[in-house]
Amino acid sequence: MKDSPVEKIKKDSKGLRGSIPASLQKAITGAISEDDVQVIKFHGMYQQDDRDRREVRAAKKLDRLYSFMIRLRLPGGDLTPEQWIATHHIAGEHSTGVIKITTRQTIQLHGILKSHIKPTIQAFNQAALDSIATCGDVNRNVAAASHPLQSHLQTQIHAYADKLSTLLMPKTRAYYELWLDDELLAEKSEDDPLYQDRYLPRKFKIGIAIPPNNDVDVLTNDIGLIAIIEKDELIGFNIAIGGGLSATHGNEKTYPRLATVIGFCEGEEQTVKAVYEVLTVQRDFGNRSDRKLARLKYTIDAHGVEWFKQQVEARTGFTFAPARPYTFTERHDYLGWHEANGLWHYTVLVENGRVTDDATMALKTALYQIAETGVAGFRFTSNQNLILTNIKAKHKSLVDEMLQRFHVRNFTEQSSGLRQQAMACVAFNTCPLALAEAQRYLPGLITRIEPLLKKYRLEKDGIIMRMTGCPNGCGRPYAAEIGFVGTAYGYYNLHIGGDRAGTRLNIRYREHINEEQILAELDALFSSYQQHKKIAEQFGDFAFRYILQDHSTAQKD
Ligand code: SRM
Ligand code: SF4
Repeated sequence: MKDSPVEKIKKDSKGLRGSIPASLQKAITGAISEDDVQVIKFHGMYQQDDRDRREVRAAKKLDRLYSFMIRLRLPGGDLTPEQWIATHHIAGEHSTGVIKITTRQTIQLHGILKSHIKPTIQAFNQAALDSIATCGDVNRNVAAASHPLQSHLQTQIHAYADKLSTLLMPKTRAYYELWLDDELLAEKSEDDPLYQDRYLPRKFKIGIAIPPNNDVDVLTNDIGLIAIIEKDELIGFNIAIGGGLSATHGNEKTYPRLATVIGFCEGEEQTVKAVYEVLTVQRDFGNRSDRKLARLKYTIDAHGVEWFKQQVEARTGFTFAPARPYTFTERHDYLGWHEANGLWHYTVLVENGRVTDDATMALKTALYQIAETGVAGFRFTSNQNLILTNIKAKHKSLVDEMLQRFHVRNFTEQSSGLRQQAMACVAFNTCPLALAEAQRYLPGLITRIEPLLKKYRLEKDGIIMRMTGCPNGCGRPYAAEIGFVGTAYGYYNLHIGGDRAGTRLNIRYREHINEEQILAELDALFSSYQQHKKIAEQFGDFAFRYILQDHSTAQKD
């Protein structure tokens, strides 16, 4: 079969340089060339336009209002307070000002004009931050279990995110040349033994979890590493492969899939080798003709898990030991104050990851002032929240006073359980693929669901509800107890029956319903839950057992 056009663009890109300098210079448009739109992704940027203004501008015969989104590479999601301050200023100077925490533990800025790209990257570079390989057909930001409470070995495990991120970065110097005015290597494209000249067939994601908390949704990654701790020591990782959530409406060949655990890797050497060779097998056998079927999950399902495992073993030179026992029982962030390893940590609830000042709380101001004290680190979570880390007992009251003054504590701790767990993807107005609203809509929808929670005494129940504006699954709705997937403006498919720990996908239960229908469906579901649940049965398990199995009106994906 013929390769997809993106394959040629990658191959001809001269080590990801493309014609970006010429594209940047073209003052007549805010856009870059079509090919460069693909190439610039590997540098952590997406070309977008303001979808709220498309029609008005088209009526006036104006070009779309183009701008760029930039995503940072932050393995494990850590920033120093100084880096937060720098980010705050960069966001104000070059973007919309909103700092967006993503579902993969990093941050994005939106609305950067073409002429501001280079100054933005240079300013980030001054703060020792980069956006290399956060998009494109390469390994993306590596996510890792976020809270120190999860284990006293959390720092050691977290460090794997850094190691893997560095190991799996493309070798080209293009980023430094193009954006940081490094010495020009011009036409030469450097050797890259891993990515060669066509990179991977598709994006690639790695997550690292520490059971029993699956806060990174580890099984939704192409590779999930599950830390195995015995006798207080990290002995290695179970390795799971082939997770991925995207599906396309109406394309039966596409589907969400949770990763399959294929064995245990002992120690760092085996773990790193195994990860690397999973990438090389995917590089060599992944589908390069149909990008909809190019993710690792399809390569594995096309050839079989056993076949894939044997390919990896042949390349690593060792066979995987049987997977070690582990259990996931939860998937949430530890909101509020918690002490671990003699230090204090405060997890802030950041609704849909949007750091800004609004009517509810002055979050951006609070975080800036806290960063200025220099007493807390900043760490993002895969649930789009933020942990203020490693605060000494003597500084706790200083941070606490600010969190209270700007209403951050109140919002974090007094919100309903549903709001505390909810996530939505970006969708409108920047995402070009959005069919429906998500982050701009979910907070209001939750406000309208809250009376139902009260009616059924579920206000404190941490049901995991997630929404996306299209079936790509950026807010991981298929791994939620209640998932909404946009089908058209104002319409969503309703999925139910995922479990709280993220080990079972949900099932499509209703198609293409609007808000009135959503509220009626939830009313009926919560009522049924209240009447028929077993003791301590969580909503997702109840929906799977009682609604989907016993009263089968659902449509399987
Ligand atoms: Fe995503 C594409 C936003 C996590 C699956 N995703 C996009 C783009 C870049 C749209 C585009 O291609 O032009 C969105 C940009 C919107 C905007 O305006 O910012 C976008 N994805 C996001 C973020 C920001 C959602 C959020 O609100 O946090 C997340 C950024 C993560 C990061 O820091 O790297 C984000 N995307 C995810 C996840 C969840 C995860 O990784 O845990 C998924 C599902 C898991 C998976 O990969 O299978 C996800 N995004 C996709 C897909 C479908 C990929 C596929 O296999 O087909 C696309 C579309 C594509 O790649 O063609 C996509
Ligand atoms: Fe855009 Fe769809 Fe991802 Fe939401 S799920 S950010 S609408 S691509």
